[in-house]
Amino acid sequence: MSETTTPPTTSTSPARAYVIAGSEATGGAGIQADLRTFQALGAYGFGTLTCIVSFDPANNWAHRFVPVDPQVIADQIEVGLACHAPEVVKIGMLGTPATIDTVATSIAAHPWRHVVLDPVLICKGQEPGAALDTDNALRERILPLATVITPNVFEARTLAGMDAIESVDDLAEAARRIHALGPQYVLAKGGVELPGPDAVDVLFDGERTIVLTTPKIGEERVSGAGCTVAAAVTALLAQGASVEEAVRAAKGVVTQGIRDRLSSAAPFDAVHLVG
Ligand code: PXL
Repeated sequence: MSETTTPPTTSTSPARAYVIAGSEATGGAGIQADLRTFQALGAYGFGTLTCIVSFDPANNWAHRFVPVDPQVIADQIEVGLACHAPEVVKIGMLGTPATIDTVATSIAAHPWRHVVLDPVLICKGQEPGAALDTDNALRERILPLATVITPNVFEARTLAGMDAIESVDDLAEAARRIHALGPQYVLAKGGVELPGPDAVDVLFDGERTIVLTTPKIGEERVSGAGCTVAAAVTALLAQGASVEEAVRAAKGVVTQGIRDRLSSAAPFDAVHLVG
């Protein structure tokens, strides 16, 4: 009896979107949100894991944080680059100075078109001294490699060295100060933190300040919003968009994902990209 087989349809064409980030075990944030976003936008996603965050449901959902061994991170980056030769990478949570050293060394040796940095500064499970060392290492070693950085209000305030960000003008000032640290484009996100009826972001490219505004959807933070914005920018850049196009489209993607949010037993909702 002869069997007929269907020939494979080998594809080399989909844009490849790469992420170096941590796992957040509820799936709301971290690499899970990044890879879902890549998929939703039609990019082929792959990733390198830097750390594992497991909230503790028996202790007020506090963060439990475990870093991945630096050599294991270097190995993942090595094989990811060797396999796919990506042109665009998103960097999410790194978590320790040793991780930052490893990632900085590995990515500095590769010719990127874009390095999108979501400067995740704090994990509530870390003790403050360790968190400060990590912030400083991120600023010194990763920021200069980033072409696009996407700080929220807290991150923008910390990186810009400002006491407060309470207006769109403050957000624009923070974006200018962070631009001076190295990245070509700064997307400073007001989110629900900035007072007023709108979710306002500022994109600064060293010359132009573009203000992006959309009505807020509630006043609660939604988990995974920051990850989703940076991941959407990454996927769209991998597909050939300009930074301004990618940022504008990413705001639409995350806004819809916040509207379609997912609730669970956790005390926070998560972004959900439907369809
Ligand atoms: O949303 C920031 C974030 C990013 N990455 C990981 C996280 C979190 C927040 O909890 O755990 C792995």
